[in-house]
Formats: sequence, C-alpha cells, structure tokens
Amino acid sequence: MAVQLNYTAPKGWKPNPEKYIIVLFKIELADGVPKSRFLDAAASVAAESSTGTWTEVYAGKHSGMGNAKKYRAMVFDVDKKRNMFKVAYPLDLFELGNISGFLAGPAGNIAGMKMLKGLRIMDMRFPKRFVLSFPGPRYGIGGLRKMLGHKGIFAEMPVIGTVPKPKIGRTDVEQALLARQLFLSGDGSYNFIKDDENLTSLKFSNFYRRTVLVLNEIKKAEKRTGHKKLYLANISHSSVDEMLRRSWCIKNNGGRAMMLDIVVTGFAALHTMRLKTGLFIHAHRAMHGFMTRESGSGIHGKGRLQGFSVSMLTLAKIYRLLGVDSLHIGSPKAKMEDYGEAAVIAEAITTNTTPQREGTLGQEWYGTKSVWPVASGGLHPGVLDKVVSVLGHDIIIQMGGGVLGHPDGISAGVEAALQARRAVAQGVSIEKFVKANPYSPLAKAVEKWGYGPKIVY
Ligand code: CAP
Ligand code: MG
Repeated sequence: MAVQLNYTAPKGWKPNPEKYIIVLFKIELADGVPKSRFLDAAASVAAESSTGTWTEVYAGKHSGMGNAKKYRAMVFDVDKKRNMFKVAYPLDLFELGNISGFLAGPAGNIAGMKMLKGLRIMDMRFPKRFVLSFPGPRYGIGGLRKMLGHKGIFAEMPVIGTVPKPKIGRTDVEQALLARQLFLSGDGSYNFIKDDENLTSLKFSNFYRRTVLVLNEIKKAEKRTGHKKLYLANISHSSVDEMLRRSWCIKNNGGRAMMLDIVVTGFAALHTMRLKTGLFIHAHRAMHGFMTRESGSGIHGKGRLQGFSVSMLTLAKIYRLLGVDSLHIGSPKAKMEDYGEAAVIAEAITTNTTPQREGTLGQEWYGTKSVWPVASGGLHPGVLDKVVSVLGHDIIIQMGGGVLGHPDGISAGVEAALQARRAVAQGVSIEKFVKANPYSPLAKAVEKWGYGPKIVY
C-alpha cells in the first residue's frame, strides 16, 4: 500500500509478460526506517515511479484517478531476505519508442527518496511491442563481418584495434601516421584505429582534418593489404547538430563507422544519430561508472547495497534497443572493475532469447540485431585467449597500451596482437604459442605483461 492507491499485488500474482514492463529493484532502507516498513517502501517506489505521490490528492470527478488506478505499477515477487522485489508497469503507462520518457518513471525520482539509503535497478524486461518500437542496431554482428569482408578463419576471429595512447597528444597528422603504421604492420589484417573517449576537436588535432587524414590512410592501406579497415572517429559533442556534421564528414570521406560516448551525450543523442546516419555506431560508455558501479551487492545482488545505481546490464539492454552496433561492456582480465558481469552483459546483447539468470530477468529480442561486445581496458596480447574463452570470438578487442607499449615498438605490438588472435582462432593457448615461439613479438609482449591483468594504482 502506498498513500492513496494499492500498489502491491496479491501474493502469487504474475503479470502477463506481453502487457507489462518488469523492473527488478533492490533497496536498502534509510537508517531509522524499521524493517517492518519494507513493503511500504517497495509500494512507494512503485507509486512514485508510476502514478502516485506522497500524499492523498483530490480523487473526485475529472481528477484522472480512474486512469491512475488502471495504469499504476504493482509490486510483486518480494524477496525480503535479499531486499529485492519486482515492479510490473503496464505497457500503456509509457509512450512507445521513447526511452527518455520511459526512464523518467522507473529510473526517475525514486533514487532521491529519503526513506532509502540505497536503490539499484538490477534489470528490466520489455514486452514485444516495446522492443519493436525502437530501431535496434543497423549492422550488429553479421553486418560488421560483412562490411569487413570476413571469410574463412577471419570470420572466427575477434576484431582487434587500438586507441592511441597517450590519450591526447598526437596531432591530427601524427594520428594518421599511426593509423598507417597499425594497418601496414604484420600481415596487414589489423582492423581498426579508434579515438579515445576524451579526444574531441582540438587546436592540434582538429576533428575534420583528422578524419580526412586517417580515412585517406585507410584507403591506401586497404589497397595495399586487401583488408578492409575502420576508423572509429569520436563525434561526441553536446550539440547534436555538430555530431551530425561530423558524421557527414565521415560518410563523405568514405568512412563506415563512428564512435559515440553514449552516456555523456545521452539517450536522445544516440536515438537521433541512429536514425539520421547510416554509420556503424561504436558506443563508448565513459561516465557509466558514476551510474552503474555498486561495490556492495555484486551482480547477483547478494550483499548490502552501498548507494544508488542502475546496472550496466540494464543500460546495455537499453542501448541495444536504441541501436548501438558495438558496446563497451567491460572484460575479464581488464584494468576496470567489472564484478565478473561482462559475460552476462555479452549474453544480453548477443542472443535473441536472453536466459534468466540469478539476479536477472532475461529478455526476448524478437529479431532485434545483436550488438558486438567490446572488451577493453588494460588488455594486452597475453590475455587474449582468456578474454575470448569467456566472451566468445564475436567480440571487439581494443588494446591501447597493450599494443603501443610493446618493448620493440608499435609494429611489434601489432604483430604480437595478430599472433595472439591467430593462435586463439586456431585453438592454441597464448602460453603454448609463446613456448613454441620464444623469440616472437608475442613472446616479447608476454615477457613484459605476463598472462594476467595489470591493475593500475
Ligand atoms: C583503454 C581505454 C578505454 C577503457 C574503457 C582507456 O585503453 O581506451 O577507454 O578501457 O573502459 O581510455 O582506458 P588501454 P571500458 O587499452 O590502454 O587500457 O571498456 O571498461 O568502458
Ligand atoms: Mg579510452
């Protein structure tokens, strides 16, 4: 019960999955709020995020109270032991095809309520009509393989590339020189170069000049090597008009892809870019940690919450609906915290029927294209086999320091990465390859970084 209407379903009630959006919440009551008020708190979450408020209001003629009752959200499946419960929101409470409008409900005011000192959106499950009201990815996994002309063993390999490090420093001309070196090293099959998330258009590295220069290098490298390549140019800007101009520059110069910092530019920006450009959208998630990180409870929600957050799993599902083609999801053996969650997120963005796991809700995608999981952050060739064994071979692996920091230089870094990738595709562990090829660039990389992650302090 919340203050005016009943927002709690009778015990055993199950919502029709095609008529309701389900959200799985975990809460922590504020100090001083007795445990006996748990259900009231849950009902208040449902009320504030659907049709209710903190006090009784006029309920007579023309008050809208009939619809408020009809479209109210309902708490069900309460798990008091783990402080978790589900809320079912009638689909007609929301406008189809409008993710911002939707989030203002279940991910809105409730995180500010004084009765709570912790709240986490663990997962969401959407019905068919809602899923199909969004564009979804234009290319997805199959589309990129086709774009890159991957056949034979290349179709079994991860797509690999590099983000220049230092993060910011190279001029636009130097960035193009780096692209040339990456693409012409080894057997010439290196796939992409990518701007870093905080590289924009600067005095010494202008977006437009950089794009033209790097794409020119790609044209030449493709002719020489016979391998198609990508430049994931960072178009992120707080003006959507400027992002559109940048995407047209990419398109007009023969580019196929762009990179978007999807958290800082926002849901509306992503939705608009998906509808207005025909480019492959590589989604970087800079700033997500301020929303998704939850050190107390872990992926399955077993511990006690330490604050307010939305899981990366939830965001990843929303980004798939809006149409990213590839998405940073964290990785095993990375420098960033991922709570072992990457495999669950990868499953949610690559499957058509995402199974329900402990602490998750599952999802039917009704043919929405799959998204490339992107593994990144402190990765180096020595861990490639472990990353692929957890996330599969349809994965984009991004190595910055792990290629550019090779003791024998950048070309050797590319060669080490290519050797690691080929070994993995052939089912050979990195350790076995290194033992058999002790003087190879890969062996040299392993000498420096080993077979495990490097945590940065
Ligand atoms: C990695 C990276 C990526 C992060 C993003 C960086 O560089 O370019 O942005 O990994 O993290 O700036 O740190 P290195 P996530 O390869 O040199 O570590 O994928 O977790 O969102
Ligand atoms: Mg980066």
